[in-house]
Amino acid sequence: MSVVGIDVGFQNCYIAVARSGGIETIANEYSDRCTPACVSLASKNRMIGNAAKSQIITNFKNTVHGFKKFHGRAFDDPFVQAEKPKLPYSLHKLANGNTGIKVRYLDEDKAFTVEQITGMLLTKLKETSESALKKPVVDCVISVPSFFTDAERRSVFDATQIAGLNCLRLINDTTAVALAYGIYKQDLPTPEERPRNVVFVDMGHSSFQVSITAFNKGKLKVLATAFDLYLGGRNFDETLVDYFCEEFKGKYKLNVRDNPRALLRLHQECEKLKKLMSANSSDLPLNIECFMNDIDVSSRMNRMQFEDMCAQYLMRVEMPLKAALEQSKLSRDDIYGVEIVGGATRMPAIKERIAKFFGKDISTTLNADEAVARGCALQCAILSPAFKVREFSITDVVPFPITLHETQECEVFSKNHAAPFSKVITFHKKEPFDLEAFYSCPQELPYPDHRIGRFSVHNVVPQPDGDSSKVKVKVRVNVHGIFSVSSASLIEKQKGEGEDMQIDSEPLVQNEGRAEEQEGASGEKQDPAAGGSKPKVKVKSIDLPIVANNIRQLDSDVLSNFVEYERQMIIQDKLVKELNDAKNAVEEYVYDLRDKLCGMYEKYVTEEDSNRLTLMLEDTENWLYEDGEDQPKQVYEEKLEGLKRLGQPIQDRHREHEDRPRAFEELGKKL
Ligand code: ATP
Ligand code: K
Ligand code: MG
Repeated sequence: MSVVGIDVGFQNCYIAVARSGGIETIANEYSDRCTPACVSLASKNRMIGNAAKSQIITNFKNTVHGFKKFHGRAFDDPFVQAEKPKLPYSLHKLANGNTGIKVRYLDEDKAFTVEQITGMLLTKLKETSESALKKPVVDCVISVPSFFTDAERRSVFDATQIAGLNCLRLINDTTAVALAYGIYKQDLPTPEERPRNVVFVDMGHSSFQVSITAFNKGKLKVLATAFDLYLGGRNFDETLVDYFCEEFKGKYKLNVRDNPRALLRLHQECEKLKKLMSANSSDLPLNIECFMNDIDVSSRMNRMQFEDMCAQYLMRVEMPLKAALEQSKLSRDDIYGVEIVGGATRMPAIKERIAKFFGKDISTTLNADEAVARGCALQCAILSPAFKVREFSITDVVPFPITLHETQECEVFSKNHAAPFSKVITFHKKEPFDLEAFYSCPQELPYPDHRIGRFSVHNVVPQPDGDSSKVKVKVRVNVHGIFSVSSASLIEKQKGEGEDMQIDSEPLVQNEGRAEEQEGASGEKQDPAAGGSKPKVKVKSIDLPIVANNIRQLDSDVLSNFVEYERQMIIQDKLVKELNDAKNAVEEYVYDLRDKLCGMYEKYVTEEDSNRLTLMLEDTENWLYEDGEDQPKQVYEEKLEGLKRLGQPIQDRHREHEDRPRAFEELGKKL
């Protein structure tokens, strides 16, 4: 069993794994611990992560980034529509209304779903973990923003399945950070003592999240979460881009916005400049050579100027902090510490505002980039029976209140209600019925559609005496933060039962159900004490089937098609890689042998042979760029064999000669 945690960021992904030595963040094949959330489609294969990032400008139409927030969103969603004109690649309305991503792949026009694109990214992250752990990776824990709704979570979960992962938990970013903070703390208050309350702030590339969490020994409880969905590092990049576009229009008569490549380059340069300004308050240059129409552009900027330009964004930092504090019902004095993570919190102006709001120094003891992934890996270790780790219980919260509607509305989960959590609701019914679940306050929901789904309870029949039957329905928010009506049962009155039945259709919510224990995705426990001291009556309970409709999740046949397609693409990528490796091997051999022929091999080959071989190497090199550009793998392998037949004898003579004196030396030592 693998223990892997993955932080899937809007811009940057990190992987942490559990090894015998503990939790560690791992690097990819570029020795980079950060893998860009980027997928590039091409005529023969896909490139994912770092390799894709290097295609952002050259293959801009088919290089997909900034897609995380398309999960679970319809093409007509105002957010998607607002993003659309800013993207270098095209979006497409899929048959079911969802957001598709249109690219050219294998020389065909293709519309991928966002689940498929994230699935591709996860495939890469899975492979990176596999090569670090040197074994197959299936089990993992993946982070999502705390504000993700049911549809967004279901969509990310589908993506994990496309990549062949078994996601034990979708954990909220800030909760993962809280776990990474708390699990190693030796001095947490005992369960009887007042908890230690810590604020976690994460500003990434796309959004801003705040949570307030109470710690006691062996457990954490999220008290409140708040967020600004549209405030992140990218707003600051865009501010710079806007500014320089204007400036270059006047100064150089350049219309940068008409040139996608130039615009992307400017974006990259502005992000670099932004980062430099975090460390340096003096005037800094921005220079881009051959920017557009062969013109070199240059300008300057300093931190003060930049902060002035970004005032509208900096102003928004306080609001989620305030909202979280209010919801937690704590005062500033109750806050033990403020921990910040996420790349964008490196901006001094952001840090200042957070520190000022709480009236205390902020702590940066957690690794700003890796804390989320580490928290995910820790959660995976806790959930995995294969790994021994300190017990630590996590109680998260429901970000938006959830209501169930039958004949009446009934709020089943209030804002900040503990999660995961199950509840039992009692209905009195004579026939099958439907339960409509939706988010209670559409105006507060950062999502245009407040419906969650319709759950039909089947096979409900009246009692033999014609009375309504008591139907117990269990509703839950599971470990992933996903809502469902998970089971229903009909309670059959037994003869001689003396209990008064309530004959009305008013839903009766039993609130005694407690937070589910951490027992994996389906782990669930009912409090045995629930129900209290009611007299025990003999009843027979019959399980009822539930059919879920309109939930925003891929149909199982669509999902299995995507799983299969992803597998084919993996095979295709592997074939292309093997082919490229075979081709590169020829090229490398040519360069290597040519160098050596006029170097270390010189003494071991006649001039005539050397000349002949050099000519042959030159021919091969030319061939590689012409007829040999695009050949089957076998052709390259044969080519290499052919060269080696000539090169090997020289190499052998050289080795023999080198070895001889060494052998004498060895012999000398022994004597
Ligand atoms: P999200 O959390 O929104 O999904 P993410 O997890 O990919 O996004 P992070 O990796 O936490 O985001 O942060 C990336 C952002 O942080 C980028 O906007 C990047 O420019 C910014 N950033 C990184 N280092 C610095 C720095 N030194 N100064 C300013 N900004 C920085
Ligand atoms: K990240
Ligand atoms: Mg992040």
